Order: sequence, then structure tokens, then C-alpha cells
Amino acid sequence: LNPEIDGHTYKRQKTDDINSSDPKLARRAKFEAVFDVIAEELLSYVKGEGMPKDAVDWYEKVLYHNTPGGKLNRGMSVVDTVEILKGRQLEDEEYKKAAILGWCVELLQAYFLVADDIMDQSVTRRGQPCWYKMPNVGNIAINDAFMLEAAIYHLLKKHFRSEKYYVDLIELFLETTFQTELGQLVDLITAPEDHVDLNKFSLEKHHLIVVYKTAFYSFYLPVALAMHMTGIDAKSAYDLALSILIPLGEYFQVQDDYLDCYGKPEHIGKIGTDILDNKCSWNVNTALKFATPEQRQILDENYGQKNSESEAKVKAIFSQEPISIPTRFEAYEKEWYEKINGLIEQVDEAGTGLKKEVFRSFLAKVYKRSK
Ligand code: GPP
Ligand code: MG
Ligand code: MG
Ligand code: MG
Repeated sequence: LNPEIDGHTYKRQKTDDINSSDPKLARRAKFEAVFDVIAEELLSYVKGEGMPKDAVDWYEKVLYHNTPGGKLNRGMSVVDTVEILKGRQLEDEEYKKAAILGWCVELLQAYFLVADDIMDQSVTRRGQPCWYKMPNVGNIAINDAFMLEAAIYHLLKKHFRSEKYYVDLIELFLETTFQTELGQLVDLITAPEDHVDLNKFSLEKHHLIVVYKTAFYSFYLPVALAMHMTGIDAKSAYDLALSILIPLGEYFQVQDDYLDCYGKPEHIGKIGTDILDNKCSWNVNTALKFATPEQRQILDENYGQKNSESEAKVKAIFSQEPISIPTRFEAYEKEWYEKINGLIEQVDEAGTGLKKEVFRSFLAKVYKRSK
């Protein structure tokens, strides 16, 4: 690793912000402070196993490079949801437990992203090089991804083993991981590198991919964790949560696909690779639906070709009439916002113990996001 970066450089010393008069900043800083605690727990476990100092330092860098530093929507939603469901501010111990579950979601995300960036051959993430692209990392990133995942179950055992919902938490993480890996599988095999066939794409296929690769872990998981923590156990309540959070997750991944092409790398923190990677994205599926025969031919010839000239030709077609991806995206966003709000309005609060505000606050976090 870059020798001038010692392990501690990654530590966030944001404790000052906890007392900030900006409530959003203070909230984030309070959540981030819990990461220092769990990172320390994981590192002292590794030290206790007698691992050499360079291994401990390596794991510290893996944890800090890959886990904090994102938007933290998923992790902080666990805390927000517990608070909304309890209808009051959390006591210190409750807060800490909810935040640990939140960080477990962020660790799951870190695990996925380290692996996803290798598979997608991405270059940057959150404004820095992807982990596997860092000096001296390379294929070690594969093991690092596994160790980010292992941290989840270590922390669950340490902090939740005596809770009656312990097994529910483990099953939920395992099940959600499997669903995400299924989504990733379909995402990858629908985008072979050496054989472009746009006839294999469809918006139905896209729907399947995004629900599995994104919606379960990003939207259902944080809320379901909070529901377990607050003692909700009726299956009907979980089904209801799923029926809103899956469409919300689909909307979120459509935004991700849109931003892959139309977001500014300096703003979204990553350079889009979907066109080069032959991905079954919302953009290309929408383009295929409205393309003229001439536009279709240009797409057939250039989509998924690993060169920037072809990529630029595809981008130009995406913005041309009658395809007009930006205009269609705007319409999609409006339609889904209304659709999801409609679903939220129908939530039976008394019958399930859920609150509309759980979903409203999650929707507010992602609506019209630009990164
Ligand atoms: C997002 O896809 C999906 C994931 C990050 C899940 C990965 C799952 C694994 C089992 C590794 P994406 O490639 O569009 O995300 P991004 O645009 O952030 O690279
Ligand atoms: Mg990717
Ligand atoms: Mg991917
Ligand atoms: Mg993407």
C-alpha cells in the first residue's frame, strides 16, 4: 500500500461535528463515530488471534477505505426506522445497537462494491480509486471482500447473540446476500463481454435484475432489521414493507443506471461503465423500445464495444429523439414518485405496527437524487 498512508489516516475524527448546529451533519457524525468503535472491535479480535501487525494494518485500511465515505443512506435508515417505529429518541444503548446494525448493512454494501468493481472493471468509486485498483491490492481485494462480509457475522454475534431475534438477523443477512448474488449473476450473464446481442435485453429482464441486485439489500434489509429490533414479528408486516420497498429499490437502481450515463463523475464519485460493459440497463432498454431502425443499427454496432468512440456514439443516440432518455427519465421519476406515494398512503398502520413515515423518509432520501 501507499507507504505515506498509515492506517490511522483513514480514521475519521469527526466527533466535533456531533455538536454541530446543522442537524444533518450532527446526525451523520454520531453515526460515523460508531464505526470507529466497531472497527476497533474487529481489529482487536484480529490482534487477539495473534495476526502480524501488517495484517492488522491491512484490515484496518480495508475497513476504512471501503465502508464509510458513501452516502450512508442504507445504514442510517436502520437508525431512522427504529426511531420512527419507537416514536421517540433512542437511549444511548438502543442507538448504539441500531447503529451497529446500520453499519452491518454498510459492511454488506462494502463487500458487494469491492467485488462488483472487479467484475465491472470499474476505475473509481466514491471519488477515489476502486479498492482493487489501489497500489499493491489487486486480487487480494477478493479476500478483502470476504473479510468485509465476515465482519457482519462477527459483530452480530458479539452484540446480538442474547437477543431473541438473533437468528432472524442472521437469516435475513444470509437470505438477502443470496438474493443480491442472484441479481448479480443475472446482471453479469446478461452482459457477456464477447457477445453483444441486444435482443436478449428487455425491461422485464431489467426489472428482475434490479430487484435482486439492489432492492432487497438496499431498501428491504435496513427496514426489516429495524422491524426485528422493535419486536414486529407478523409476516404480514414484513410483506407489506416488501411491497413498498421493492418498487422503491427499483426506482433507485433506475436512477443509478441513468446517472451511470448522465451523472458527472466528479459528482457521483464513479465513472460509468454500463455501455462499455454491455449492461442490461434502464437506458439501453428504454432506447431499444423507442429507437428508429437506423438508431437501432448504431446501437447494435456500438453497444458493449470496449472503446470510447463507440461509447460516445451510443451516448449520442440515447439523447436523440425519439429516444430522448433524459426526458423519459424525468417522466419515469414523476410517475414512480406518485406510484410509491400511493402505496405509502395505503399502509395500514394500526394493523401492522408500521408507520407511513418509515417509507416517506426513505423515499425523501432518494427522490431526485443527483448522486
Ligand atoms: C449495483 O450494480 C449492484 C451491486 C453493487 C450488487 C453487487 C452484488 C454482488 C454480489 C457483488 P452496479 O454495478 O450498477 O453498481 P455501481 O453502478 O455502483 O457499480
Ligand atoms: Mg458496478
Ligand atoms: Mg455491477
Ligand atoms: Mg450502476
